[in-house]
Amino acid sequence: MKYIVIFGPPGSGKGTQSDKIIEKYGFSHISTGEVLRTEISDNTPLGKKADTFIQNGQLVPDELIVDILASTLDKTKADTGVIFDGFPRTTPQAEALRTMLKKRGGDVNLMLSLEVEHQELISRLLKRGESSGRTDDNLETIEKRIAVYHEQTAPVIKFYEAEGTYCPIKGTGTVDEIFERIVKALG
Ligand code: B4P
Repeated sequence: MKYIVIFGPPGSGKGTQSDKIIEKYGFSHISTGEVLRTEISDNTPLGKKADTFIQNGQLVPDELIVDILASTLDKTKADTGVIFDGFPRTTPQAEALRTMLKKRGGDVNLMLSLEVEHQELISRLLKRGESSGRTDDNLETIEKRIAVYHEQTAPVIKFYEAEGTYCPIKGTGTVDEIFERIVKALG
């Protein structure tokens, strides 16, 4: 069983590349962003709490998201592997994931870190905002999300560097070019 983390700033293509990985390798997919958006559209108590953070470009607090991740992982059927998309986003989340996987006799095998420069992130997300209907895809919130990434999420790289599983991937070019780099990294 392989456990893969796909990591990167907002708009770096985590969701886009996850779809391609799933298609080729048959991995199960856990996207915390998608889980939260479903909770919000179902108007659950958790969704109501999460909505305020997401609309403000902030991360949902660790204690909420770690519980969601744990119950999602319990419900996920996995034969060959699991891809974690958008989780972990803080060092405490990375520690919690290590503990969860240890209980299953596993660990993160590879952390694919998509590298994309600031201006490209903004233009991708503004473009997505034209059709996504997402309340966090507007310039003010996008800038905030990128700043939060640098403050709270980028330190996760150090965690996986220390674990020996950090793998930077150039995240610009066509979707297929980036995917080829990922396939090479996955061996
Ligand atoms: P997410 O849903 O994870 O979303 P994301 O970071 O915005 O996007 P992603 O990197 O997946 O980009 P995509 O492939 O769509 O998070 C949303 C929010 O939920 C967070 O801000 C946070 O508040 C909350 N949240 C989620 N997880 C959390 C956690 N663990 N802890 C706390 N809070 C959490 O690509 C973006 C666009 O670029 C798309 O339109 C795509 O078509 C385009 N694109 C992709 N690849 C391209 C390429 N090569 N060239 C040109 N365009 C490309």
